[in-house]
Amino acid sequence: MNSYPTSDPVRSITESEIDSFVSDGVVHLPGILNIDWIDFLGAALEEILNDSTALADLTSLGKNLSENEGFEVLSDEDVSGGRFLSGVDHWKEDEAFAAFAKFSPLPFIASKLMNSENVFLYEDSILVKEPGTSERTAFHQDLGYFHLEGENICTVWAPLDDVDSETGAVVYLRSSHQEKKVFKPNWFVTNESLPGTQGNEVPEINIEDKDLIRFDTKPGDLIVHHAATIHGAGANHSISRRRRAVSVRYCGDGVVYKIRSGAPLKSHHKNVHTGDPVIDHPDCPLVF
Ligand SMILES: O=C(O)CCC(=O)C(=O)O
Repeated sequence: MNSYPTSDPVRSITESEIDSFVSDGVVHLPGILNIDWIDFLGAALEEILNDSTALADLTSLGKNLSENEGFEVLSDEDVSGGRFLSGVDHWKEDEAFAAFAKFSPLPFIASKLMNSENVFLYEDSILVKEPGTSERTAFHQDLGYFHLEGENICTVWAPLDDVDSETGAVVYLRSSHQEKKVFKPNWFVTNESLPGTQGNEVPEINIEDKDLIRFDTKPGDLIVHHAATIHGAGANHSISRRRRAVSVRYCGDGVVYKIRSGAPLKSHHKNVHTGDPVIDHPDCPLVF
């Protein structure tokens, strides 16, 4: 017997929340996750944060890209001192991250919103903005990073702290998933696309634009966005509040592999071809 928190959500998902996900390409689900999951995941996240080698420092990456490539880093000059830390695929090594991605309510929630009988785990990501992190998250679309094609692909963003526009809330371009376009992935802290990538450039978006969808969130809330929805995030202007979040990315029925040049490859991608259906695999397991 394991001792994970419950895999049941605190409440059901409403029809209007499903409609928002379908029409806007994003939905905020307040108070849907038992807070025990946040404590459970938070303990594992602290261990990772205490290991100086475990995460990529995107603040340093931005400095390197600026000095060596001349790229413009998207940063707010009135803040400094914090780091934007990021990592992927912690579920492969860390039992708590694996439990969160596989046995928490997240797979069920992804299934409901995507209206997909099956749900496969593609990846998880840690996204931490320490107090005083000046870097914004560049506007991007997840799909361009994924070697996948299909309608049923989503990201579940789980905050581990109260998050608002002061600390770097994520903002979403309403209904951008309906454009049916794939945009080039970028370096996350600049608008420059990753080398060797193909496709459309992400349109220029002003993060202050009032028409962007933005949510204040608390631990226990989730935001779920469609993989084709364009989104970005602000700097962390707070001097004391961290913005810790974990994203888990899922795909479902009808999704096939699509190898996209220049996008980050995982080990099993060398054994799949464009057009192969996603099926249960140790590196992309069926979780619902
Ligand atoms: O947390 C952030 O700053 C960005 C999150 C994001 O882009 C994602 O999880 O897809």
